[in-house]
Amino acid sequence: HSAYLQDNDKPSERFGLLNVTKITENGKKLRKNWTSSWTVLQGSQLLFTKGQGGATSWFGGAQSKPEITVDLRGASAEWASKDKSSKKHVIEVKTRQGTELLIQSDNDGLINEWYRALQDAVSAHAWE
Ligand code: I3S
Repeated sequence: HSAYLQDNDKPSERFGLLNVTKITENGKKLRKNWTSSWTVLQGSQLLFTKGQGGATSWFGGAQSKPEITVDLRGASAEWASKDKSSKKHVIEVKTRQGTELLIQSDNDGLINEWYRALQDAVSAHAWE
């Protein structure tokens, strides 16, 4: 299946293992809970599954379902300010529905690619 191949020339279709925590849901503040999560960007959708199966547990497979689906239409993605986290390379995603997520990787190059991809996705679907 072609979807299993990472296509770096198509930044709006991307997947990989990232550290993720929700910090707000429907406008309500949540306690942080950083988890390693298999993350897929697919058009206007950002999907997460728990990363325990590593690269093999992509939810194109039978049993793995996304645990979080984030609608990027009307969302924003920006580098998080220092007060949001002590970690390096943190992206803050805010949805129109009032959910805020932090996405992080220690890998500089990787997180920069994600940043670019998320920015592209957000601007492509801003007015939907
Ligand atoms: O923003 P906070 O509350 O300082 O976030 C840290 C906490 O969530 C902490 O967990 P507990 O306070 O529940 O034990 C986490 O272990 C840290 O990773 C959180 O901070 P960073 O700066 O890593 O996002």
